[in-house]
Amino acid sequence: MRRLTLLSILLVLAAVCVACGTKTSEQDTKPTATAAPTDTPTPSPEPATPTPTPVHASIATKIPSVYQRYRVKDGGSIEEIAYETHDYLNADETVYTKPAFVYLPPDYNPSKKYNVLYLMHGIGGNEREWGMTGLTSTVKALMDNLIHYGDIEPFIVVAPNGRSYKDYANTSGDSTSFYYFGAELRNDLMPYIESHYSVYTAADGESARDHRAMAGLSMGGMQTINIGMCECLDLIGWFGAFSAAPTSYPAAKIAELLGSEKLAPYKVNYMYNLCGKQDNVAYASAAAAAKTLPALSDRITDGENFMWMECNGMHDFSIWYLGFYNFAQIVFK
Ligand code: FER
Repeated sequence: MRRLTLLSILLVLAAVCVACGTKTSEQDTKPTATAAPTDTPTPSPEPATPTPTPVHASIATKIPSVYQRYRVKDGGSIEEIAYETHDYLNADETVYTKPAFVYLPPDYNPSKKYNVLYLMHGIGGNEREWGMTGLTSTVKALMDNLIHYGDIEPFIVVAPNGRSYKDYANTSGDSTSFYYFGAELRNDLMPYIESHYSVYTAADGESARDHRAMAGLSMGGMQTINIGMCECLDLIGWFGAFSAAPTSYPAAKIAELLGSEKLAPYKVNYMYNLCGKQDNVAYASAAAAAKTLPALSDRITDGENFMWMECNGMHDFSIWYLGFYNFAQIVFK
């Protein structure tokens, strides 16, 4: 009996030791936003001195798990801002403030100048939809890792609220305000970012557009195409449209606008498109906006400044984070 008790104590002690020794560090925790059930963890003790892992990102159909891990020690930071704007939908000049989130890369240094990506949400979302709000952000994990492994130069990401009207906080409100975001971006958000962070501005001349990008999911993909590319090409050079929504301009209209006198002087540095093949909300519109664009516009050349990508997936974040991961590797290069 006593031997049995001793054995039990020893077993319990052994179990506790094993549990402590194999406890996953916070850095190895996968973000929950992608929500894949985690595999059974295999115990692998941390090396005494961290050796640089020889990994390289590539344009992929799946995000390697190493790029999804949170980086605690050498990660960037996220801050919430509030900027002054107007109700552009109702042409109401009254000033009000709107929130947005800003990702700053690790070792953000105000004496350097950074590129900026404006990252837009979908129809039911707001400035929080990309989850870029704190330490457990997948966008932050992807950025931190792409920077850590030397795949990209650090850049700033801004996640605003894409509804340009007073009732912006109502996520089930009027979606017409999404189409008015261009004025807010040009007149209010960009000037705010440019006066509060170390980024390229109009003072840098026309090349400032080479340092600005826009990307978005669904309605935000529509905004990237209709507003970023077809209205603000003088300000922005790089575009990423993920599952672009049904009101995205069709390729013929985009080609016509790119050929117009207003937009002709400005190069599309790159347009990256991704959509899930099983996306029954946006496949038709995303494909109609992008797939024939290289054939219709002499300003868009597949493989040079354009990519259409489709892969298995639906209208959800498994596609949108993949889109972000791929676009982050293309933009500003
Ligand atoms: C529509 C269906 C879906 C539409 C927009 C959406 C404006 C947007 C979906 C999303 O942002 O996820 O008919 O028209």
